[in-house]
Amino acid sequence: MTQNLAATVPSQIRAVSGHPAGASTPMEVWQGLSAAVVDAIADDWYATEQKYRAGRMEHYFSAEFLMGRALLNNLSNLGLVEQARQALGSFGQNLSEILEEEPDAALGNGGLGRLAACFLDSCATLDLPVAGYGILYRYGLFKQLFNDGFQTEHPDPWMEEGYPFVLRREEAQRIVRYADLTVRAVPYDMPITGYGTRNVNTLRLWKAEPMEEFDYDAFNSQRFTDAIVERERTADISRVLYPNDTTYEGKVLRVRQQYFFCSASLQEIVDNYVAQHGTDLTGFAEFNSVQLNDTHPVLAIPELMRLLMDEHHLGWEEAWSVVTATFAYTNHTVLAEALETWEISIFERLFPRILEIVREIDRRFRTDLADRGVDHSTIEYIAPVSGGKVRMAWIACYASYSINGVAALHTEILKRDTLKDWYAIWPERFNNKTNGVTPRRWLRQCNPRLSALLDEVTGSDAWVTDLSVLADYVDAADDTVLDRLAEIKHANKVDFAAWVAQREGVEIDPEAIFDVQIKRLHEYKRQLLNAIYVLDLYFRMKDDPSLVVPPRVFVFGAKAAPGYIRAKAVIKLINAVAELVNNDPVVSQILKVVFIHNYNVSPAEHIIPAADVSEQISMAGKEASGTSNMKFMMNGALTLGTLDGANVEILESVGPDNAYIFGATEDELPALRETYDPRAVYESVPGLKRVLDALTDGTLDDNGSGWFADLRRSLLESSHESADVYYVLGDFEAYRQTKDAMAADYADQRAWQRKAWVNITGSGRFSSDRTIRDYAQVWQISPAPIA
Ligand code: GL7
Repeated sequence: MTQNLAATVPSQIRAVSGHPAGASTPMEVWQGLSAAVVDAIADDWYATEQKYRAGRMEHYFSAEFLMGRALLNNLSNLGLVEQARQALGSFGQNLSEILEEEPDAALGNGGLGRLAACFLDSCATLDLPVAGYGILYRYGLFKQLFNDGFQTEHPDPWMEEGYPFVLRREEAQRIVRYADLTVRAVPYDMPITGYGTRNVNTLRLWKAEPMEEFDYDAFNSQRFTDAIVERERTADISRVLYPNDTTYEGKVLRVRQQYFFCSASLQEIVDNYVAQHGTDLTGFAEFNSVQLNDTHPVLAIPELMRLLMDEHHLGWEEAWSVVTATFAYTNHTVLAEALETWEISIFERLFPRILEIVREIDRRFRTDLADRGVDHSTIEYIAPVSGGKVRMAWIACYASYSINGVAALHTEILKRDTLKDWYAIWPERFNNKTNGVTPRRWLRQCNPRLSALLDEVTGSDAWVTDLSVLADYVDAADDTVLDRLAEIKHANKVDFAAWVAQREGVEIDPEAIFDVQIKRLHEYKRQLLNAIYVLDLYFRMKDDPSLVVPPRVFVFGAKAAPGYIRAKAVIKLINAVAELVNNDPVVSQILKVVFIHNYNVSPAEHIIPAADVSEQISMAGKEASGTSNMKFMMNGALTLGTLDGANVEILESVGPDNAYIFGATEDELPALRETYDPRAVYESVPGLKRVLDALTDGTLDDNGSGWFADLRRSLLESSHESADVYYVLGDFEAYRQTKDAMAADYADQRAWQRKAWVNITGSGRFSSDRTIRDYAQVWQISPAPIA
């Protein structure tokens, strides 16, 4: 594969714009360069498809793929960055500026969707025969703006201007039938390149289209609206990503979406099996396995039963033994509200046959468990159908050959609590797969300065595909390396400060400590705890002007689910605190607060390389894993965190001297809670009263919404059990102490950079390559390189 972008780029741009390359708009240049990349990989992509098709494949089903931008990722994987720079330079365009033209493919909410994207990158890099399947949402996650500090949501039409990295495969369309609607599922394939390999994997995203564009008769009789009703109902299915993180509403459409991509994907997989191996489907699971990314694709289980029985004539037992050898289920959260359940009536309305199959699964499950001597109330609790609801997690647990959590602690909690009845019956199904992130995007691409240093220190770029090699260099950091590390971080902070000034209109000082919390806004993640700290620090400085405080920039980025009022109140609060702090003539010399609006994958790529402190402060037991914690660590930020999710394993990897851990642990919390009185904490911990009172005494303005009073009440209301559910006040003192101490430590730059180095070199096990190698054992697949 010898590529010559100098030759192909100008002609691709001309084809897109109809103008000479030098006279094309930056967007057209982005389009043309992207098309040239697709051109460069087309042969290898085809060869990879052919190769995988014939062997055993893993199919990764996910309602979300938070891909972010594709162009730089592909150029960098293919080793074409310099060629692209020169090709554009020849007609006066600058690659870095062109890259900023690209919209983010934000087809996911947060960690769960981004994890799927990192996994695809690792699978391609490892030459593993894995394909992703999801939905081509016309609108990705909403765009967030602030209006008076309040979040407002706006549509994100990410591919409206054309998107060369998805290719419509008209010939591979399938029909998906609901009781009240029949639609065409048209696949759009996204090429997934790997680093330093020729294999190109595929993410297949389905788009819903009407059987007929419009009703010609209605149109002819001038009933124009009637003519397009069916078209719009169909388009609804792949119109928009549900914006809720961990909880879901809008049920009928949501279920329709889930069935849509499961059915289309399985039809294709079954058809391919028939083409390769003939019409006897009993051997299906020898060649195919399906990973269910959370409960969102669990309808694939009854749908495969349906396909095997109704279309390929297997009996129930035969079909069930195929199905139970096919599926594996990943649980991503212990929050009870995220274990999806659907009213039976939804199934009746959308697909009676699927309901019939689900009921039969339920009937046999009850018999099966009764035969095993399981008591009636347990059976009732974990039955696939009960209380008028279909329980997707229970169907997944019953039908899957593997069930995993996403960090060691999370998997233990699943076994002990969330899925304990399942663990009691089928312990051998349970395993842990600690999450990981791709070092290509999250180190090599987003932090070129640090990457160059790692190349130098290790003598090659082998770390890019085997991050664990860095561990050999943990002691290799002499003073020169540590000074270089400090310079690199500083340079990244200078770049970030310029980006913030331009994007948010706030001036920040690169000499200050950059303390960052970026993730979805959720009470359990406790952005409120961070905000309370900032406000308390502000008051401490006002009280005592001689107090020595290390300069700090507190950076936030977070979207709140549109219906989650309390989360939106926290956003408004942080913006109000920012206003107070940034406009204080004295305090603003030392502290700044920045809320990055519309936080997404590409902003993260600017933020993370510039961070000194990584805030991972969820209430212990609630964050299944977290993945930004890993990205920060890789880029040399130090973790300030609770013993939650993968923080536990990060601590294990770097040792207690190289992370800042505080707060109640998961096993301590139940006992603490019994006597917990947030009001007493509010009265007794110095500073807390002043901060919480500032929410309602006029210091901070919530524009008459009453939201700040509600936040205060949520922490203090001790009349019922709902007071401070996430133990914000309980952990405050420990948090403040640790965070103060951490900031003081920053002054010794050598010591700080040494800790950063230990984090970087200790991040090997948090590469998604390691995670995927672990999954590959479960999936029983091995590399299938085309060259
Ligand atoms: C999540 C978890 O909350 C998060 O801790 C985890 O890292 C991620 C990937 O496994 O999955 N679960 C979940 O429902 N969402 C997550 O981000 C939305």
